[in-house]
Amino acid sequence: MSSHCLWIGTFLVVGAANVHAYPEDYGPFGAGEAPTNCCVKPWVCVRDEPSKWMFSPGSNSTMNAVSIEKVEREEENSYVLTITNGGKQIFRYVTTDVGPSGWVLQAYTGLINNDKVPDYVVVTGGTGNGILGWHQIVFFILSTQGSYKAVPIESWGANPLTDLVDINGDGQCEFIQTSFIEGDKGKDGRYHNYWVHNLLRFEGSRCVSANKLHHRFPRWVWFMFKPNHADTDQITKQQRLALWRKQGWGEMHYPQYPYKALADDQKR
Ligand SMILES: [Ca+2]
Repeated sequence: MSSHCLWIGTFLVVGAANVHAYPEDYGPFGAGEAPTNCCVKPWVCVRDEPSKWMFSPGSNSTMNAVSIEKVEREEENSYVLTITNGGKQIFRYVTTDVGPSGWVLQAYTGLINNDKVPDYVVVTGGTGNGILGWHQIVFFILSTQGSYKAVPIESWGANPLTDLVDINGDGQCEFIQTSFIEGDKGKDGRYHNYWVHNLLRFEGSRCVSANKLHHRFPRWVWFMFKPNHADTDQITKQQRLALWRKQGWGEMHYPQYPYKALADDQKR
């Protein structure tokens, strides 16, 4: 938690009821089964103002930093994200997509794509009450061809320390991405909701499916108000495919998410 901005404490207190209503233990792995070889290290929040945040490797230096600043506009706020390396700005990115409150939760660095140049991760979101408090946007800022490119991807309950792992021990990082899908009628005749976990990886700034690297992916976990990690048998593979195609709103917002390519995986 040391990497989080101070105001997050307020968020967590408010969110405590949500934690109770929406226990987060729906991961693809049960206790003791999850891979532990994490690919990223958290940075410390060194500046925390209503419209400015800064993260760095330690509290005493800002020579290396990820900064986010809110720019107020008449119509819509935008956020300017900059990365400083050795005192020099190496990346600047403008987005409106940090949620209505602009909650910047965490920043991390590590080797995420398939080169040896450090990449960055910024997690924002928690854009609503109840289950929407789990909705987050993960900004991957990936080294590519001597520069960086930002790749925003939606994920629910994102935690880079457990979601960015080298799952098969080949030295490259994978990302466990979580979607929330409202199901249709299950074999018990009732309607259920599912947490859907897909495994992704990055080639340069391209996000691709890595589901074939591990037998647990993709995994549809029934949201049943108690911890659950099982792949559901409530719905058929054909239902999964149809539900996957139906929930495609994210395609518009997150064009770099391989939404269409993942459709075939849901039949596995
Ligand atoms: Ca890299």
